[in-house]
Amino acid sequence: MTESAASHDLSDPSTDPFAVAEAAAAVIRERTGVERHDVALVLGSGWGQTGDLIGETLATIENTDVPGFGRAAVAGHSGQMRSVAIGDTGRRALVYGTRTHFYEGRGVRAVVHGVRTAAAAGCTTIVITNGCGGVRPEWAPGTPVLIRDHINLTAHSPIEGANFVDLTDLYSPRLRAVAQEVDPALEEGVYVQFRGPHYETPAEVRMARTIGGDLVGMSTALEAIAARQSGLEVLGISLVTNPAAGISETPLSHEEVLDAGQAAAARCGRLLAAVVERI
Ligand code: 8IG
Repeated sequence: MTESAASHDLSDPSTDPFAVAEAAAAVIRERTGVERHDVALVLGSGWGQTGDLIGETLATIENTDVPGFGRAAVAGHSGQMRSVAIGDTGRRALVYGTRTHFYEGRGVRAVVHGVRTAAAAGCTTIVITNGCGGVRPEWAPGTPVLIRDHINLTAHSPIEGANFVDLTDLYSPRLRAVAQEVDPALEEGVYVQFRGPHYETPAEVRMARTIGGDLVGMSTALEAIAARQSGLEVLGISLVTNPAAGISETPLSHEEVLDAGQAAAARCGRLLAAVVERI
């Protein structure tokens, strides 16, 4: 392995993950021809097509061409990032079509690399989306929900060393208010990140509800923590794609997740586009 390749290996403990993020941001600058991006978006399950409504795609980059990024591991996710014009504001969005999940086993550094790269690329805001299970029976599949707070049940942190990062108001009250201006019917909930990749048992879903959770998923919390460490303002939006286990009679399927995403695409796309324009 060459010296520069070794230094980009996030699984090597001697690698500085922030240096890899800087290297990734340099490739993004070179490929997009712009010095900085303003807002980053992570498109989770069900959010795949919403990026198109934000504005014109001005550059598409394969994740595999950018230091520290891996291949897409989930059907329905795309292994690319895009530079998108935000309407006609003159600002740019860095749109990630996929994410690395903790359950892939590539380590927490890989999970939050996109977040750190967004900060290195100049972004000051990140919109983190996901598809998730709903704990509240009244939230039917296809309901977008603002994340008000999270409970991290992964037993891991993206922060290394004795850095005691404050997570109060992690999910920006300002940005939640902007989203609710755009869509006054939007409700808020607490997102519980499990490790996955299996879905919860009904007993685990009851536990999530008892400890204050409204949404269950396998992403977002670790990314949001890293975003706070990097100084990014965070907006989190979940799309309830299925009732969590035990909440409805039928077993969970990934098909159901993709279908709910299709059905909700228009509402979610309009919401994201309008919010990003107002950020
Ligand atoms: I999409 O019901 C999606 N992702 N943990 N539970 C968890 N993750 C999910 C679920 C769910 N639905």
